[in-house]
Amino acid sequence: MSKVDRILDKYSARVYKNRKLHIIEKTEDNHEISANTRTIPGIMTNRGCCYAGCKGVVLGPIKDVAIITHGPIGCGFYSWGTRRNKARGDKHTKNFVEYCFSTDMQEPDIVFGGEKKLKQAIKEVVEIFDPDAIMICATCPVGLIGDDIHAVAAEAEKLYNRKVVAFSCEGYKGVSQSGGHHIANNGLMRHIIGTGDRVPTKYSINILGEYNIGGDAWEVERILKRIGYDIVVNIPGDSSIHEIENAHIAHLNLVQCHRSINYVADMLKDKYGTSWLKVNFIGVSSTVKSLRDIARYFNDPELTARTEEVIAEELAAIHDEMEYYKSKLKGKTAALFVGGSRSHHYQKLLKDFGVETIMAGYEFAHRDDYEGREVLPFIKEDADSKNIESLRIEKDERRYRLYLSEEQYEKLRKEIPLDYYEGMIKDMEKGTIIIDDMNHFETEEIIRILKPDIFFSGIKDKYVIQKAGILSRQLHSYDYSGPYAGFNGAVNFGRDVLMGLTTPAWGLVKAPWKNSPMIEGHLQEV
Ligand code: CFN
Ligand code: HCA
Repeated sequence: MSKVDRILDKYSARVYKNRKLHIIEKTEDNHEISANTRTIPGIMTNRGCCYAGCKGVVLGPIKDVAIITHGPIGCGFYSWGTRRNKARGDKHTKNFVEYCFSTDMQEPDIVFGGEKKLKQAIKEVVEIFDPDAIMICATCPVGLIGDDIHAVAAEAEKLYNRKVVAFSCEGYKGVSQSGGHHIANNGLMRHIIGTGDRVPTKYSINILGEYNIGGDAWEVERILKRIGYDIVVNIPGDSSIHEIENAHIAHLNLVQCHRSINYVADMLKDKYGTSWLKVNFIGVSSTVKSLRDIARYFNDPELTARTEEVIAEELAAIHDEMEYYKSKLKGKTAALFVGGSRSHHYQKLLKDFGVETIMAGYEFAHRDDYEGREVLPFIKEDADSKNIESLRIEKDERRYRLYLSEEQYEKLRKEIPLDYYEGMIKDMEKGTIIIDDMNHFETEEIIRILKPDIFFSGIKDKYVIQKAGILSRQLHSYDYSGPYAGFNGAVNFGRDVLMGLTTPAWGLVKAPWKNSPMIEGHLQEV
């Protein structure tokens, strides 16, 4: 029986038919997988909800905005402080990342409407915290009872003379947190991006989709600034709303997490013509490749020389430690299951240490994250003569039209991977198992059948993995460590993984009664 069949073996015919489309073994030419579909009711999925994707993930890291969760307190609580998106305020920029603002809806609000309470919450937030802007995020009951959060936001914006934006990201919308990313991206684009008046400098760039988990964005920014880039904004990790207002002025958008922010990249391309480049700052070799790709885009000999100089210095600084960790980790195997981009990115870092990925998958990625995005050249003249809105509707998620002349397109496309993403599957080795929306049962089957040395995933399955005697490292939170991005992050990662594998705890995981009796007694003759 193939590995895939062994994983599917226990399913009923109906579940088998569904899950078969989400579990594949990489061969020479299969790049297709079913994704972004509804989880079968009753299956223990790892996925989150639309509100989690909007408030918890995309908007949460913006530091000087007070985000009010309009709903019962549980939603606010569970999106507060569980993600490790770090932020630093200073004397010009407030920092509310550690706070949780919620209307704490109760039964009377559900029966008689919650708008009054929301207005009161906005008033209190303004009086107590005086934030530069306010965002309102809806939870499930808000949509069900029909509170008009957009009208409340418009009224508050006038009343308090600051930006107030509402997001209809009720948890039940869509099939995972992915719908929430989209709603957050649309709101940022519609209300915030493009309202600033900063002037770009020679090498102005944005980073899109770096969440500063464990300080990752700070390491990426350190490297880019050493080379001489002017980072207009990183959306959203450790960002200020005033930086986001200026995102439209950058010359190039670097997309770190394609899944959660491709919408902003596309909209900036549509509206301002800014190209985007898929980068990956997780892993030494991928960081080097990304830095070279960016330099190639600007095509300036001085910048290229400076890029090579910084790469050489950074590589020299981490060389000995990387070699040491590699000598210890080489030959180990790993399984990776995270949300929508880390499962791809971390394979590169693992490869830097000689660790082989034998299984990888995403909770909520779309097919383009697995299979890549096609690029269709689009002639500028045609773009002008057509209605841009209708073009957006025509575009499905795997096709993208470039607003370039055919000649420009051919030239750029050959040199650097602009405006497209290769996806995870192309990068994987033959024989690797790919699982979309993996569930609890399949996690246990992977442990039993593939026996990876390390399982990288999240808190929901961490202890199931560890109880099976396998090292679990969390790629969402980094188990409170980090940064793992860039050059210094790679060293931290190597150290943490080696520490995890060599801890004496593994000698203690066998149940004591398997080695020696737990109850002592005497047999008495009767
Ligand atoms: S920080 Fe990102 S990198 S934004 Fe996304 S797809 Fe989640 S919260 Mo958890 S760690 Fe994870 Fe990605 Fe992009 Fe994080 S892999 S699941 S919604 N994610
Ligand atoms: C989310 C957030 C999460 C959960 C992490 C985990 C995160 O999906 O809503 O399951 O360990 O990174 O904090 O992905």
